[in-house]
Amino acid sequence: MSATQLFAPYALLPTGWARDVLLAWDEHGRMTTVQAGAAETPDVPRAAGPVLAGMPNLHSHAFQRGFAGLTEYRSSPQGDDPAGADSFWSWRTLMYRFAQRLSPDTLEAIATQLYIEMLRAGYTSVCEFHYVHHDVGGKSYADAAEMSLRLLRAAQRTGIGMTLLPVLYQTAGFGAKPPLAEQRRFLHDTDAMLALLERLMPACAQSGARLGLAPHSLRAVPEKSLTHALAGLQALDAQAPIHIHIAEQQREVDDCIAWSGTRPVEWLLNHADVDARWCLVHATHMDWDERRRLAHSGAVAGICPTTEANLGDGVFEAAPYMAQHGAWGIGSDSHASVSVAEELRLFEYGQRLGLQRRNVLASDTHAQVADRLYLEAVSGGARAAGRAVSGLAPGQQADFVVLDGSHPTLAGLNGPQALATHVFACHGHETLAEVRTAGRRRVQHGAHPLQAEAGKLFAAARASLLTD
Ligand code: NGQ
Ligand code: ZN
Repeated sequence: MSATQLFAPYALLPTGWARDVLLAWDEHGRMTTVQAGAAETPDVPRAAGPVLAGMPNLHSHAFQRGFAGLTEYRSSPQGDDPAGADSFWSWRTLMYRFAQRLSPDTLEAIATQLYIEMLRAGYTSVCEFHYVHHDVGGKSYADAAEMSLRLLRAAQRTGIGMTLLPVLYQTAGFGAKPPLAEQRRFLHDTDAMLALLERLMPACAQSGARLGLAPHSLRAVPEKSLTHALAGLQALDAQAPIHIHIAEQQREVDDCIAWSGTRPVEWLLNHADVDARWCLVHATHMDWDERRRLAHSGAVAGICPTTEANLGDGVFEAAPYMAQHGAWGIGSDSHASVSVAEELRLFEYGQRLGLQRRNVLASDTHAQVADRLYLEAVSGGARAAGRAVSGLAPGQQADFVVLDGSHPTLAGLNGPQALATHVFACHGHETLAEVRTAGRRRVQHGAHPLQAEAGKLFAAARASLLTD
């Protein structure tokens, strides 16, 4: 009997489905063996169903879990002017209101609950795009890294893998518009941000987290600061991941054109060395040339289907991007939904609704839509995370999920059928038998050991934040 091996009747390897796969990992949680066509032996436990790589979640603002579901009402007058209607921007006003109230304790309680929910939904790592750094008045906490350390602790306690991306935020709009009062908890000058990164380096190394940097957006970081921050990051860690919000709203594209004469993705590609270290979150609005250039850059398009739907952003045109081998992955962002299956499903459905066709994102290699989506999202998500989590292969972390082959919904199905059913025809996470990170079991039949305690602390934190 070995706790570091598993025999999988079906496993989705980076190359596709394989039968009778022996998986083994070492004491550091690194995969050492992935052998298809292996003989089953009594000393190796048999997986409860098909085995998949764990999914990296490439975009999260953990605190936003605290008010998910609570902005689904009309907050703007519905006059004749469509610019006055509820939108991304009116949602942002509500979001800022909530962000004003957070404390280190409430942030940690929300993040702990959220990361448990992520693990239960099949996410095994998260890129935390973290910008509520300071106290309510905008002053640094006694330890400038206080809020970041709370997120690291939530990740470590729950067992989810972490890429921490402290956010650089300086202005309220293109052309260095001075920041709003509601944004003062987010602000750093560039040197202070580089000092924060230095402070966080040992803490991240100690907890197994990857550290990167997130210039918030071209709206929030002037060109000079962007250049200076990227040079500083390069000196600290030349491989560190870099994430940025890029082209989520049409208004953002219009403002960028008014300011620079170019579109946001185009501007970034012209002014920064965009390569595989980069993740462009919400690259929603691109023209043909931007799409081609981004696909060839090696950068990852960070797609957050349920949040982008929730906020009325627009549809990412995936087929031409993927046809040019553009890398992409999924994020749960505002956490309107925390579900790998739902993000992948909605990603495909957006394309179907737009094009009036079916199975848009299948390919010659993968006739099954779910196979292609799952594999590409793992691979792009791993690149964005800057961690060795790119799938079931030796040298990668043993982050994986096991589908429940004995659940009535999946019983009797082969690997590809089970995954397609999990993504397109399930109604929750009950088809996941277990979720592991670094070889360690974190969730078994839907349960995480901390969930009861974390749930109570979350409810109390939210109640305290919602009272006036
Ligand atoms: C954020 N969220 O930073 O939380 C943003 C909204 C902004 C999304 N873009 C704020 N979904 O972009 O200014
Ligand atoms: Zn975001």
